[in-house]
Amino acid sequence: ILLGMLLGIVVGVIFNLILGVDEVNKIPTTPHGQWLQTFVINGVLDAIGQVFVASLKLLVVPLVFVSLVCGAASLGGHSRMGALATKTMALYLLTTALAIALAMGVAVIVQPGGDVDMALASSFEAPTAPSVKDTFVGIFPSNPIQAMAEGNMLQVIVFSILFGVAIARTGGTIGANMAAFFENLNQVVLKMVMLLMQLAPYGVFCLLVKLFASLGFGAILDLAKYFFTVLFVLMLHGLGVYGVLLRTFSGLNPVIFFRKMWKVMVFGFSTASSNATLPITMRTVEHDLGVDNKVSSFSVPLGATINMDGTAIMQGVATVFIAQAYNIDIGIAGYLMVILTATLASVGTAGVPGVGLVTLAMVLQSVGLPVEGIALIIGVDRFLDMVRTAVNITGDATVSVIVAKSEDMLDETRFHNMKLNAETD
Ligand code: DAS
Repeated sequence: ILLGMLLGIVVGVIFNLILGVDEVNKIPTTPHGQWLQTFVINGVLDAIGQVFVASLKLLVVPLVFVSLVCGAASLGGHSRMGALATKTMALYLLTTALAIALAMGVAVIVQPGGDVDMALASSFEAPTAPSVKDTFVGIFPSNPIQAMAEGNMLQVIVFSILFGVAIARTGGTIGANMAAFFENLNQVVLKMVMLLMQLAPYGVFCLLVKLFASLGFGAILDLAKYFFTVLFVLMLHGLGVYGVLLRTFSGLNPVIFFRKMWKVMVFGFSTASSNATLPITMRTVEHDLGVDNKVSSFSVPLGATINMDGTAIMQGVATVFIAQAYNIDIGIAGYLMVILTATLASVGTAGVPGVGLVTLAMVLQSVGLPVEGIALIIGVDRFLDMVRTAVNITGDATVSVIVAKSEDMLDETRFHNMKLNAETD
């Protein structure tokens, strides 16, 4: 993907020079430039790029539905741990909403997309954001199939949670069979994500050639602003916010926490997958940090599925960046809608590489922003995905420690023992 990105930028900039684009009305002035624009850039490359973006949107509904049914079914089954589950869910949602609010606050100040001027397809008109009452009523599906067909993700999320809890409450063999069925289905859908991510290098290449052929070298600078804004907020949240939450809510020393968690963060960074890191996260949280298995056995897997603060941060900055790039003002209602959908979207995002981009399509759709804006940021997303995954799993571990401490299920001697190492013991 990185190769696809670099090649895409280089070829795109070269095409931009060949095209000899007329600065005023942005059309090629030379005959070979017109040929290049018509048959290559707007032809083959555009087609492949569109197929790739479509494949991201294709996955949104199945991924969110199946992943959430599994998450809700496993949580619902622990109904005897009601207080624990409620506290864990509340903290997960709180940290994610905090993350995205932080991200959008910084993005509105930094204005990363301020000087990108993307021409909108003339057919596009930004729909007016619905009123709060309509939004609330609109969350509850009257027809789940229609909600899925229309990609109405808030309704899909509500239906999925309802369905998952119903499976847990059915219990017995039916409940067990259905839960197992959806666990299997989840594996298949995650495999689909992996398969389609193999398209990514070609998709990224084509999207970036088209992008940089039209935008030229200047776009790299604007992309850099987006890139470093996301990176800054990820660091702020991943180290600052989690450190403060640990100190405030559990009175524990954040330095010890991070010194024990850094290897898990490196694994999360290198795999860009919370799911792949899950076994290491679980073992470190229990073995090194002293969290009782009764807590970690569902808080960590649940976190890997529903707690994606890093992803929400990228989605917050990306939404503001795309709105600015297309000069669309989504208004306060729009920003609140983004916080709601991105928080819920990160709930429905399973922890595999690139899914944050898949649900970003949903967040953009929810506030009427052009989904093709993803092409602007997709090239640098892989690296950001690696960093945000490290933040995602750190959030899971932070909440697990805080919940365990509050339920007196944390072995503090173990937490303070610096000699413990999950990999060697
Ligand atoms: N890579 C995902 C994860 O594993 C997050 C994302 O794609 O945003 O957490």
